[in-house]
Formats: sequence, C-alpha cells, structure tokens
Amino acid sequence: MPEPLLITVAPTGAESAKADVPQLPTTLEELVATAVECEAAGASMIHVHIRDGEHQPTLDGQRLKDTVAALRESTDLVVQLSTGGSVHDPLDLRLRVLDAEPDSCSLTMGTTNFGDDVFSNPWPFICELYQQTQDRGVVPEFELFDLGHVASLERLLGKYGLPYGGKVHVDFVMGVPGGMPGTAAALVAGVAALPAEVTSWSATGIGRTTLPVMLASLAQGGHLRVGMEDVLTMAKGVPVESNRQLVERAVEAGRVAQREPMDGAGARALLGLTP
Ligand code: KMH
Ligand code: ZN
Repeated sequence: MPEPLLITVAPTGAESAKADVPQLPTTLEELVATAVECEAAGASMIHVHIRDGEHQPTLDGQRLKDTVAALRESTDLVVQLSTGGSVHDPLDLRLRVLDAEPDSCSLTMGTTNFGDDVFSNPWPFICELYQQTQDRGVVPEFELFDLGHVASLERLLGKYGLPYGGKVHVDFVMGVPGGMPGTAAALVAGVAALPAEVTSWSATGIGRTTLPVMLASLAQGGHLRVGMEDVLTMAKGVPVESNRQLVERAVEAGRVAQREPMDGAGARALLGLTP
C-alpha cells in the first residue's frame, strides 16, 4: 500500500496584503474557518502566520497563544507556528514564538535571498532555536529553500542530535527568487542529498512552480504543502478562491498517485508527536 499523504496547508503567509487578496484569512475567525474546512478537505497540519488588527504580519505573543488555542479547540490539525515570520521580524521575537507552545514550528536551515529582501537565518540562531525546540518539546519542520540548507541540516543533526519526538521531517520550499528553482530536477537532487536521519519530507513550489513541484513530490513518494502563502492562482489569470480549493486539488493529485490523505493521528505519528 502506498503511504498515506500528509497535506499541510499554509493559508496566510506574511507576504500578501489583505487589500490585494481579500480572500486571504487574516483574522482569527477567518483562520479558524479556513482550518476547519481544510481539515475536512484532507489537510492534517496547518502552518500558521498571524496578522494584527490591521491585517499586518505580527508575532504578538498573546495573539499566537490565542491562535494555537482556537485551532486546537476547533480542529485536530497539527498546529505548526512559523518562526520565519516576515523578512522584517527580529530574531529575538522569532525565538519567542515557542512561548505559544505549538505542536510544531518551522525552522529554516539558512539565510536566503527572498525576492528583493533577505530572509535571515544565521547559524547561531538556527542552533539556538533548535535547542529550544528540543528543550520545550516542539517538533521542528526543517524548511529547505536551497541545497546548502540540506548540508546545514546534516551539520545541525550531527551537532545536537535528533529533534524532540525522534523523527526528522523536512519541507522543501522551492521556487523562491533567491532559492533553489521549483523543478523536478532540483527536488530529485534535494531528496538524494537528505541526511539518513530524515524520516519524512514534503515539498511546496511558490507561484507558478506549485504544480511541477507537487507532481514531482508525489512521483518520489513525498508529502505536500499547499496554500495561499505559496500561490494565489489556480492557473494563469485564475485567482485562488480559498485554501480549501488548494487542499482539494492536492487530495485529487494524491489520489491519482494512490495516496489517501492522512488524518491528524497519522500526521502525529509521522512527526513523532505523542498523542
Ligand atoms: N515569510 C518568509 C520570510 C517560515 O514560515 O518559517 C519565511 C517563511 C518561512 O514563511
Ligand atoms: Zn511560512
């Protein structure tokens, strides 16, 4: 039997403006409603960036705690908070995301050019964040924007050992201008380079690379991340109406590959989260 498919939804991100994309879930109510419908459609993990009252990206501690609580109350999704935030967030605030006690957090394995900006992830920050996840019982998802990040992951695991829970899950974030391209060839190279400790991997392609990366991931037995953080069109000139639509498309693609969507319990087992 092919392995069930982990579908992570990344519904909001930090890059798109509500004024430009009114269907982007930016309030807590919109985020919870999105989470509920994406879970029903087949997602089992949610990668969360939150916004403030003006719909701007924020890492406000109380809002993060309220968000984790609300998502736990309404869904069985694995709640993953972004520690990447926006390119403007300082490193100390990004570390404090863990105070909200999520199930999981993102942990990007290196600095990368990010369009015209720089997404800063210095090595000492990576080490500090990783050790804090181990101490606080949070399962990291290692975000790999470039092939060099794969080598850094090997270095990190060699220095500090396995994550909390004992599993190593990584996510290839491809097609960011400044990172690795969103191509099947790049994904093949990335998967081939993964350290032996890695137990599962997913992939997402930004913008027009969404479909090639999704299909290449399924072709190699990988898992999927989808959502409006990563793509705002279904096809050229056709706007995404909702995150649910992207999850439904991932479920459909997975079924072609004979991969049924994993439920929350399956995702927790995959990630080493105790029930
Ligand atoms: N918003 C990007 C600068 C993450 O969530 O950890 C970083 C990002 C990665 O989205
Ligand atoms: Zn993110």
